[in-house]
Amino acid sequence: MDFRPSRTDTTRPPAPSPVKIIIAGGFGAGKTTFVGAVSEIPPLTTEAALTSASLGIDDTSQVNTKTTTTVAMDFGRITLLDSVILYLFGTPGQDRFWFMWDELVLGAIGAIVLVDTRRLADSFPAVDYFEERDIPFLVAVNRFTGAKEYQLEDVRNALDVDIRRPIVFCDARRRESVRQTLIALVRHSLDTVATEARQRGLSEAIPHVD
Ligand SMILES: Nc1nc2c(ncn2[C@@H]2O[C@H](COP(=O)(O)OP(=O)(O)O)[C@@H](O)[C@H]2O)c(=O)[nH]1
Ligand SMILES: [Mg+2]
Repeated sequence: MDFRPSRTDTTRPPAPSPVKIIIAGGFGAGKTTFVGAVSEIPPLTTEAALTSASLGIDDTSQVNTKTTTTVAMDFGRITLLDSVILYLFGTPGQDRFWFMWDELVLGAIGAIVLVDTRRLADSFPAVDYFEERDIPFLVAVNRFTGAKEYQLEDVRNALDVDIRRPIVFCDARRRESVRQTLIALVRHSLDTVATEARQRGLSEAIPHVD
């Protein structure tokens, strides 16, 4: 038997690389809309079972209850340039699901923080989270009808986002706008990795003195 690939196999383009991206932002910032606008598969909603031990209201009884809570968590997929498949993971909006973020971000190349300028403070936790962990991210300012128009640099200042992080306008309802935002994040993540590699290469070249 000849297991060598046929001529057509060798000319076939390599399989697309899977890439994980996080979509974050406050409640109502447009995460579900964003993922739904580009996803090639119907966006999913997951169910999380939570066990909560609750104390009884009267002091003679202690009641343990098990509850199932629906967590609106978006998941979608989009193929870019036939060579990269982006898997989009929306963060659960509710504060009580913060504990899930550390699992969710594992393996992600970067994140998009969606911002509604009418409720800027809602995006602080997401910005802080990615900054503290040095995860590449960009800020996407979602334009809501009737909302006051701000300059991007004003939003950057208000959020206190480092100059290295890109900040863009986005319309979460429009496929092309969402695609461009995703491409900007992929570029930023690749740039960040390249810069870090360069810095490591440079620092290794500097003789170490004890
Ligand atoms: N005008 C406008 N409305 C938007 C935009 N993105 C989302 N919306 C609307 O804002 C509401 C909240 O969006 P949703 O995606 O559910 O937010 P989530 O809580 O972050 O998932 C929905 O009614 C959307 O239709 C946008 O870019 N522009
Ligand atoms: Mg949602």
